Amino acid sequence: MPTSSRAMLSVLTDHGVDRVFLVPGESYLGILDALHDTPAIDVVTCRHEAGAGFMALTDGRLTGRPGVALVSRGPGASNAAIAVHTAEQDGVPMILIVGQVPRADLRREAFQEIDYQRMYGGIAKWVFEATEPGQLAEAAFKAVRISMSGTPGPVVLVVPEDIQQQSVEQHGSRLPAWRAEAHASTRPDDATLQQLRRRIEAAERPLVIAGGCFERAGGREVLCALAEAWQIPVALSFRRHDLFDNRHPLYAGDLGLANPQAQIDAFRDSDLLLALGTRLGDITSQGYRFPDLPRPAQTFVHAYPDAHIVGLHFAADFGLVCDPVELARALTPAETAAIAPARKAWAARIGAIHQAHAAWPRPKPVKGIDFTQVVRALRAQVRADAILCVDAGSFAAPVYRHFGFVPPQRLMSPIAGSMGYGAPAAIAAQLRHPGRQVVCLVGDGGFMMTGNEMIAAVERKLPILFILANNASYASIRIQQEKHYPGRVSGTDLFNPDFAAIARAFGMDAQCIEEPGEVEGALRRGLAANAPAFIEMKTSLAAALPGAERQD
Ligand SMILES: Cc1ncc(C[n+]2csc(CCOP(=O)(O)OP(=O)(O)O)c2C)c(N)n1
Repeated sequence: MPTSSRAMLSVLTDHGVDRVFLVPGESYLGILDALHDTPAIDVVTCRHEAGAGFMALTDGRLTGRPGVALVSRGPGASNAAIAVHTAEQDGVPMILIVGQVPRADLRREAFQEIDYQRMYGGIAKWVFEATEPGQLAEAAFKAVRISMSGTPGPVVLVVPEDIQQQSVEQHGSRLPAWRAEAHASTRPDDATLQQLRRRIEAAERPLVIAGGCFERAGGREVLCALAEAWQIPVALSFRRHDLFDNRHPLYAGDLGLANPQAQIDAFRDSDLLLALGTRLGDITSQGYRFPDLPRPAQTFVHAYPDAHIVGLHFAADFGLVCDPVELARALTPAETAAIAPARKAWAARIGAIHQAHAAWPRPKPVKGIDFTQVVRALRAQVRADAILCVDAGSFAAPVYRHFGFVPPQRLMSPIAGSMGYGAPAAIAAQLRHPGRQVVCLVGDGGFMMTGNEMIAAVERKLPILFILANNASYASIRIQQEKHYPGRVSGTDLFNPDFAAIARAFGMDAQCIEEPGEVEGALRRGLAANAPAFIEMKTSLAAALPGAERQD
């Protein structure tokens, strides 16, 4: 007879889960024991629950099925909260399994008890606290389904410690088949598709805004085919740079934190806006100012698989609850389409604005290393299959603006802007794609949050290159300080350890670079290492602070 935990795990493996990330706890010894009997699951032991959560989140994003993290009750669950929030904002399927106090102690303020419904209710798609051993398999099944349906996101399964190792009923010799049929693809009806095709044909200045739904296998190809067939420029939603060839003449740029006004004005001038697979959230919509609120000035098509999202902020002329990839496929003509003559000039205008914005700037005459130049040198050296795992911080700005991703290159960065994401994300990415090149970019602030997870790269011999931008500051915040409270530095200076020495103590080859002339060689050595490698770059804070060059 299988135990309740074995039954839960076998539902997960049935749905493709082959790896979990955890920090152990006495509240889930039974599940740990069941993992001992589940060789199909690779157990990655982490050093902090935020790290485990970020790894699960990254695995979920790379596989399209839920990434799984296991944590202990109370303190463990609290540490994991950042990843639950990030999975929600990033729209990534994730399952967090939390051990819980025994049933008899529930809601008695027992040692390390938390009511997870209340704690996670606002950020998880579903929180379920099991009370019977027989519920665990069904709960796992629902967790998979809910995390992946509509807008993907996090679910939390709470398992009291006294229901983890009971025998559970079987039907005959097999477990109940908790297995989902594939989703029927949703596609608008033919009449609507016909109308849309006519609108696209007639539009002089159409623009696609594509979002995360195109991340799935084949999505990028469908998006590219749609754009090319109709010669429509494609803008990408916040931090989704890797969905479309950034060097393609039809690439219109991303909608992020630093779009020039002229670009948004040009986008506003479109006469047909196709928002496909994007939630059109805060940053993508430039603070809910593009397109016009509540009714966009142009014909507005919004397609998303979640009815709650379609037309949520902006009233759509065509609000389509459907699979955006299937819609894009259905809208792509088999042969070259008839295109309004003005469209060529429109595409050229949009493309030119993006190219001017994305062009590499000249190095700033500053003391130390201008991180933009590091990103430029990295761009020249990385492989065509590279996965960049980027933490939150101002050091990342040139990645978003200038790097120029070309699929299959991937950008893994937290849309929620969560610091501490980079190092764990790199571990999960390299584990998932052992043959690809993985580079982690992280600031000195973010590294000190979860850099400890780097030890897994040494343990498992993962050839990740970690690049740390050390400007001795929480510079993102310092930049804002300079803007709002000039000259009044408060709480943003950082006193730092010897990072390269830390990396060496972890067992990695490490370099510390202070001069711009050393950057290219250091990157070359790091990328060629074929083993975990670490480069600390002493970067210039002045280069990040416009107008404050002399303060460094
Ligand atoms: C977990 C978390 N805490 C705080 C913040 C606010 N925050 C955003 S960027 C940043 C500073 C990042 O510093 P660092 O990693 O050194 O990179 P830099 O900006 O200096 O390049 C802070 C504190 C955040 N986004 N996430």
